[in-house]
Amino acid sequence: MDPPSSLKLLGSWADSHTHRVQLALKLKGLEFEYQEEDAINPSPALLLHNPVYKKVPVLLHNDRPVVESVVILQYIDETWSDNPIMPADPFERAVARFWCHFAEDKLAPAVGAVFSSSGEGQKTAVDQVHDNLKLLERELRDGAFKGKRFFGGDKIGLLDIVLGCGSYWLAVFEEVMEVKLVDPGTFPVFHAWLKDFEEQNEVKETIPAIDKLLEYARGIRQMMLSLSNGTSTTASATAGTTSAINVAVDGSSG
Ligand SMILES: N[C@@H](CCC(=O)N[C@@H](CS)C(=O)NCC(=O)O)C(=O)O
Repeated sequence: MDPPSSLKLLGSWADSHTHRVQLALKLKGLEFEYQEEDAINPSPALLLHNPVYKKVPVLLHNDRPVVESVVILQYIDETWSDNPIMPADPFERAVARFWCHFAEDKLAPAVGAVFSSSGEGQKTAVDQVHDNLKLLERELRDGAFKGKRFFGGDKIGLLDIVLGCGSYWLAVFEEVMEVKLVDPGTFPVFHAWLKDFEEQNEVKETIPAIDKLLEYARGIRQMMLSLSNGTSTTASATAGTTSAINVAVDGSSG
């Protein structure tokens, strides 16, 4: 029998890593308490429970902290067996974990670079996003996920959660930065997967409204531009910008 539990999530409203955990808890049908964190001024609870990285999300299960979003997702799945999000087969689990690593290691930093650069640097970053999306498109069309509705099969799984909860930033950045990242003609299978993912009720309940994200992203971009113009150069403003960018896209820095 699944163990009884108290669950509390420390998170940040626009953070894709937090959304991963919120979505997984919803898919599992688990109730949880939520505490909003300020990326610039972490709460004593966050510093206590994630002293190494000082980042959200942190999941407290019966007051014991589990940190790092992908670790948390696997912990949730191992602790509550209903509605599995990990494949049953060890090889398929390894494949899902590999592509999660790819999402963190290659795709997210490339998307983050589109937002934080301009000019030639931004063109290079857009090319890198396209190169990474090509790899995913190939896997969906002819590779490990061929013929599957979701990466997890008929239902959303680990990799859908990890990729999907960051991918809505692609549309936000397309609009704010005036670039094309997911052209449906170039990435038809990935594009169709993303639309299908976004249509799921649990996803709609988790991801903030696009208008709110656009406003947020525009605010950060504005702050970055004024920093690069030298109109606002305080250390705290710089730290705030770095944290805000991390909230949005990039788990690998900051
Ligand atoms: N690898 C981590 C990344 C988490 C992360 O980047 N969290 C950001 C989202 S806000 C954060 O807490 N940043 C605060 C900071 O950088 O000071 C995970 O997957 O949980």
